[in-house]
This record gives sequence, C-alpha cells and structure tokens, in this order.
Amino acid sequence: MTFSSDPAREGVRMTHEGVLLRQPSIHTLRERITADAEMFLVTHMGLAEVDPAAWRLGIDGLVSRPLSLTLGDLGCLPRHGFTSVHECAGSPLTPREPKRRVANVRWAGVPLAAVLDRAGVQPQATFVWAAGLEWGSFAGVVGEPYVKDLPLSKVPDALLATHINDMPLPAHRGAPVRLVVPGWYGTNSVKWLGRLTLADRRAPGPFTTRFYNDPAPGGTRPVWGIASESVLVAPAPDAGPLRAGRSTPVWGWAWAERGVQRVEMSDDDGLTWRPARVEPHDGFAWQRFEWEWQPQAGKQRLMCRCFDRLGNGQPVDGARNAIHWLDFDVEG
Ligand SMILES: Nc1nc2c(c(=O)[nH]1)N[C@H]1C(S)=C(S)[C@@H](COP(=O)(O)O)O[C@H]1N2
Ligand SMILES: [Mo]
Repeated sequence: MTFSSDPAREGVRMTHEGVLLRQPSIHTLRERITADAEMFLVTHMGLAEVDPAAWRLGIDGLVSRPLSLTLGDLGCLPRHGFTSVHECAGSPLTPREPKRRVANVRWAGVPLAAVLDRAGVQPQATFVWAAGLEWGSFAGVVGEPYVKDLPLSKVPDALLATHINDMPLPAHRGAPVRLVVPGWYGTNSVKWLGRLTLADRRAPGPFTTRFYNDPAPGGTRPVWGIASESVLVAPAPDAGPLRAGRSTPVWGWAWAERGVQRVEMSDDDGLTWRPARVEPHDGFAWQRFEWEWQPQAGKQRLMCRCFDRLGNGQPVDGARNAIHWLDFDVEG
C-alpha cells in the first residue's frame, strides 16, 4: 500500500497497484439487478481507499464560485437514483475485442447538475472534466490522473453516486463518491471522484485522447454512448444436454444507449433471423428477451442480435459489441 505526498490526495491510500480485472461468466447474470459479487470490476492504475472525513470534491475552472465540498455538504443537496446498465468498453489497447463485462445496477446520490448549479457554470463552459483521486501507471503512462470528460448536454443525466444497489459504495466501486454517466460506457463513470473542472474544450489527458477514442470518418470519436448489444444468459452450454425437437427456453439481456427496440435469434449461422420477445425500454436499464428454440440434432450455434430505435444493430465481428453466440451439442 502507498500514500501520496499530494495534499489534494490527503486521506487516500492505494490498496492495489496496477490493472485489476474481475469478470464473472455471462451465465451468472440471472438477476435483473446485478449483485456486487457478480459484477465485473475494472481499474487501470489500482484500487484506492479514501478516508470519508478527509474527502473533498473540488469544483473549479469556468465557474463563478469555486467550491470544495465535504460529504456533509453533498448530503444537504437533493438526492436522485436510477437503474442503469454498466458496461466496460473493453481494453483501450484492443478496442475492437468484445469483452462483455456488463451489469445492471441501481445507483443513488446527488445529481451532477445540483452541484454545478451551486458553483455557477460560466457561459463559455462546454465540458466537465472529472478526475479520480488514485495514482499510478497504466500502459506505460506514469503519474497521469484518471480524468474523463462529458459535454454539458450530458450533465442532466449524470449522478454523483454514493450508493450502489441501496448500499453505500464499497471502496472498490469508488467510495465515497463516483460519477455515473448512464447510457455511456463504464470508463466514463469515474471512481474515487475528487475534482470537477469546467472547461471550454475536451480534457487533454491520456484517458480521453490516447485511450478511449475510436477511429471515425475524418478522425476519432470518444468512447461515450453504449452501442447496441445483447447476450445469451440461458441455457448455459454446460448446464446439461439439449434434446433435438424439444422446446428449449432461451433468454438474455439486451441494451443500447437509447434503448433496444428489437431482438433477433439465429441458429443457422446468421442466414435467417427470427424475432425474440423483448420487454419495453425503461430508462437506462437493460431489457430482458426470450425465445423458444426447437434445436436440431448435432452441433448447433445459437446467436442473438439487437437493434436500437434508429436501427443500429450489432456487427458479426471486429467490434466491442459484436454478436454473441453459444455452441451446443444437441442430442438426437
Ligand atoms: N478513478 C477511476 N475510475 C474508473 C476507472 C479507473 O481506472 N479509475 N476505470 C473505469 C472503467 S474502464 C470502468 S469499466 C469502470 C468499472 O467500474 P466497476 O469496477 O465499478 O465495475 O470504472 C471506470 N472508472
Ligand atoms: Mo472499462
């Protein structure tokens, strides 16, 4: 464990150094709300533990009244909560590889907008930069804080979360306060939040420039909104043999930044697709889909894909939201 000499990090200690990844199997995601034990965990530079009494949230940059808020100050502001899908965009070093680290979580805390209103956002401001309190190195980058950004237009959705699934945030989830940007990939939801800076441009650090920018026509595009994606939870391929011709219930989760409109299934390598039933879109939460499968004997591949209401679907491969499939040996 290490202590920092930076006074802004008073009361912060690192309990783990370096990348940490935890990823349970997709087939354990049977509950609508994902319990902490079944939730993936990602950190780039390490895990921090923050003394809640020493914690301060600095708000600076293009504001009329720079602030330093304690947890007590936050507690005097209005509270808000929602359920949202929480998904890692995958490694920024291999951004086209699907990792399927996903969960669906209930968050509660203080709206980001409530805090920014107190500080008074100046008219020139267009972005909020959010910095984590930990330190360390990632992929050869040393001593750069974990800073992410969002345009002011996304602020009304964002939350300074103090609770996850009705419990105070544990240290590994970013206690005492983390940013949550629902509808966006998890990389934007800064844990161990320590500073918000209002600016008239995107944040210049490695986690918004070198990492987490996808190639796009004419340049790059920040890894912000979650692309359409779906996963098959059941049947798990190791849950016992399937029988040919027998009706087999299939189900999973589907999600997209602005909700999923349709889910389709294929058991012929994507030649034909048939509609699954999908529950209606509600806020930023994932949506359950189900389908009855009459498998044929032999080796079978079952695939799912979904579309948002603009018709954006999932590529077959080469993207973080590539189509998910499961292989089965079906008994005759
Ligand atoms: N301060 C800080 N916040 C962070 C990260 C980090 O390394 N440091 N990792 C991000 C990434 S890439 C993801 S996917 C989520 C993971 O959140 P979880 O571990 O609570 O699931 O946190 C995000 N917030
Ligand atoms: Mo991530």
